[in-house]
Amino acid sequence: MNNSRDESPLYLFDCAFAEKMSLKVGKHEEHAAYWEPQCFGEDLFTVLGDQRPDSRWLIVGPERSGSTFHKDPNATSAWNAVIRGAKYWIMFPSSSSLPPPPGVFVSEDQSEVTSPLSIAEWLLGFHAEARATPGCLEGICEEGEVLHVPSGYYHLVLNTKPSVALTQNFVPRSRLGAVLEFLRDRPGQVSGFKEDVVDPYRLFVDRLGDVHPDLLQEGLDELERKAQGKKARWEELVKGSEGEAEGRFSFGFGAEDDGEDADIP
Ligand SMILES: O=C(O)CCC(=O)C(=O)O
Ligand SMILES: [Fe+2]
Repeated sequence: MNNSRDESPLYLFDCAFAEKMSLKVGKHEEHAAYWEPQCFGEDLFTVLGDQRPDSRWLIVGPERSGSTFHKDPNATSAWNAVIRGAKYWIMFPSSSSLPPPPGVFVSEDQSEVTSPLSIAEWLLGFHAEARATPGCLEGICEEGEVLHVPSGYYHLVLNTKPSVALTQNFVPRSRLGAVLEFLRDRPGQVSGFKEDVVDPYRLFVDRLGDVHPDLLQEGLDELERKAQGKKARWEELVKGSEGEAEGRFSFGFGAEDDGEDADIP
């Protein structure tokens, strides 16, 4: 790592670091190595116990290493804590009415995000355009700082110094509907569950129903509202295409949409 001159150096993500180093994690554990920042509230995937998908990583890499554009798995949110070094972040909200960030391509079913360039090439070719794009958020996290990655946001991360970080993905109450919708409607894109979990949506619904029946009901109600909203908008569009269709379509940041972004913090 110290001697690498690569443009895109190898980057270590270890999701079993706590087990390998016998670290205790959690505010109520004796001799805990660390615990989750409390400000994000309860992580609803904890109801899955050891059947939850991979959720925490130790990340180590030299300067110039980093993560190309992606959205975090299963519509989860994340926090990322820089322990050593520094990270440059650039991120964008996403929705079906917004194009992906400049220089990034997404397959029609959104299952694949392709950024055909290295981070350095992307910065040289697209950084200026990206920074001028509405919705762009950027900044540098220094040692000791923690960043919130909202569910559904595209992000690219570059280590500007040799860095060690911890990240954890979680499901806050405000994104329960989005996570339920992802697990139910995009089973082919669900990731990180152990192979013996055949139906992650059903598992999550059952466990959440056992522990927080009230929250499950709220989440399912939200799914229903989203479905009604989509249906109403479709009918509106179809009606529009019979008459004066022009002017009914909108495209741009904050445009009328499937409502997905309305509650992104
Ligand atoms: O620190 C990084 O490279 C960002 C990691 C990240 O985006 C992720 O784990 O999803
Ligand atoms: Fe990420």
